[in-house]
Amino acid sequence: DATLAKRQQVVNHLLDYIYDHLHYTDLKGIAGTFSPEADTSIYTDDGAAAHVLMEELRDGRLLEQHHWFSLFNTRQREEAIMLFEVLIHCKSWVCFVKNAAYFREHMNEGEFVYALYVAVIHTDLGHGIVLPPLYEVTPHLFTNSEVINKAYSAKMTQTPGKFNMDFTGTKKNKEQRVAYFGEDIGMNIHHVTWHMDFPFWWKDSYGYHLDRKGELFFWVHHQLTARFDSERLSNWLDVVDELHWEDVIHEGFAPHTSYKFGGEFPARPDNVHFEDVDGVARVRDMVILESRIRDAIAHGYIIDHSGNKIDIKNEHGIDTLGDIIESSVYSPNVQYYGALHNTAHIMLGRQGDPHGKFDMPPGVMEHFETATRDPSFFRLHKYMDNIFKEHKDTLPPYTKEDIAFPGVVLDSVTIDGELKTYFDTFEFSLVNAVDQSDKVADVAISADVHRLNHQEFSYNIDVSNNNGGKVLGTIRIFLCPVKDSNGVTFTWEEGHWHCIEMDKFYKSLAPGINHIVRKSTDSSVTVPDRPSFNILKSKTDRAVSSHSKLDLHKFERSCGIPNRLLLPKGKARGMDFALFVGVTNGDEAKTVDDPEELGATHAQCGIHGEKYPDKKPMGYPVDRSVPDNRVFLESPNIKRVYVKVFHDEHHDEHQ
Ligand code: CUO
Repeated sequence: DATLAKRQQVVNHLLDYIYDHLHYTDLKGIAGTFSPEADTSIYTDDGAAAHVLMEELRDGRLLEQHHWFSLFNTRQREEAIMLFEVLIHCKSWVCFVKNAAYFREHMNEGEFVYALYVAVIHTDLGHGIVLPPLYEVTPHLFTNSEVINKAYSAKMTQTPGKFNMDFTGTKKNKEQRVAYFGEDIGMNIHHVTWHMDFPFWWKDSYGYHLDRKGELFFWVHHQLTARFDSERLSNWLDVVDELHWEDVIHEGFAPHTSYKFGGEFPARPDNVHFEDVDGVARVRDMVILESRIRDAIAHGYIIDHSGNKIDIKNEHGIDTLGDIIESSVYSPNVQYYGALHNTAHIMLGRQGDPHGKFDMPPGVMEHFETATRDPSFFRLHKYMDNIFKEHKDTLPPYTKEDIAFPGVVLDSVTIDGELKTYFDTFEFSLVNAVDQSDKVADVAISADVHRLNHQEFSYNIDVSNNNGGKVLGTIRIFLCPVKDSNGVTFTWEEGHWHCIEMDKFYKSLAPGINHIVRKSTDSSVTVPDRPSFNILKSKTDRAVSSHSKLDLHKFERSCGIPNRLLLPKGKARGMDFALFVGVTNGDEAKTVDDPEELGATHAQCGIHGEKYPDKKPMGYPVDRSVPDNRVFLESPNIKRVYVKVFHDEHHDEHQ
């Protein structure tokens, strides 16, 4: 534990004042006279990666400091991966930290932060380390220009300040009603972290295979779109319609966000036609890629790079399809199917300056930290979600036998407490947003954001086990909106695709009646707020100086929907949802010996380096179209009860 506290302390140092190389003097003690190539025995690859990066550095080819960084920029990504490869090949923590300190001083700050985060997440050496919330490390990507400008003034005038961060735009833009979701700092952390947990450039030679990465790509983004749709319905808006290449991009967007270095993020007016983007792709190329993928779905197989057929008309097809659409290194034929999703992000990011005439920096769509701010993000993901649905619709609907759990009856489901949401106010530090200098002292500067939150509640689930002995159940909980924005009830065939995953856990069921109480805070879909960087630093420093325990375990993973957002906003007078609860056979689904002990956010993020802990398709059993809803109505191990989600509009006034 003492070691962990010290490691944590070094990581804190490495990320603090990231743009400020004056503070590097604090780190000099770590790097010392270290030279990455001096002793190649410290690496598992005999220093090959260190050699590559050092050569780029010596040749002056690396991106300068104080310049924006985008993961979607091929060359910049290559550089970040070069550093990641040095770190992931370190045999010891000393090697890891000395290299990190060394390259922090020599590389672009954005590349450094990205490489360090991904390396800490994936290396065994990083176990137990809590990465600080990115909104306090690189605040520019999480807040707006107005707040940043005020922060600068506060620093210059040495006046501490706390600034209200408004949602982008005005009430004239109806999309602003749901900006609280797309601009939620915790949701953005979830999204960027998911992509760090499952990088599209990941190679298994880094240490392990990312199990069901393609399917997780589908599931996590499907859930983001489904959740966004429920937020829209809560605000009297239609569910999102898909984007299409041959249609105009309906919603414009003015980000009101700036780079620390590189100016403002580009804006896009309403209803612009898609333009070809120089050096990226033509609109026509995108249409061709899409039709190849739809063809594969219709055929039920894809063609790999050597011309072999891979059957996708089965429950694992979604995984291959996810790899192809994203696309990741796992794609069996990137030559033919391209990278529909990644290219689309760049295409959308560049629509403000498609021919590079105005020397604009990348758009919000070109960063996972900022992408969901733009309404076109959800249109794009709805478009891909519909492609995935096309595939799911080719699979046979589940039968009663498919979902049966013999001898197990779900007797009742009730909720303890009210399902009630409200907006809270949350403060985060902007100290790292402004320039640092020896001559100007730090002052306390922070932003106040308004975030959706909800009262805690629990599920009471009664299950009878009429088998002679103990059985293992998997409890699967979904919340599904009942009506569209016109008040028309969704058919089950439409409605299942809008279901939000609320929780999934294993429970051993004794013979007889089992009374299960499951708290909302235990959900395997969500994570708690990260401790602020300041708290993290002071806890760590205290633990180091007193050799005491650093108890931050529950914050280790920041992949997962913020627990505040577990419930959609709902309406003041209550909004109807169907709460779908299923108890299915856990022994057939589990991949670990003691699945009841699974903590953390395995439902959307799996377990590092291990099998995804549920053999069933993600979203099971609401992932497939079920034209005959008697399958669920008549299954004794499934229950659907109706609930209302209330929104307290006056919560802030009560405070
Ligand atoms: Cu997460 Cu498009 O994949 O943003």
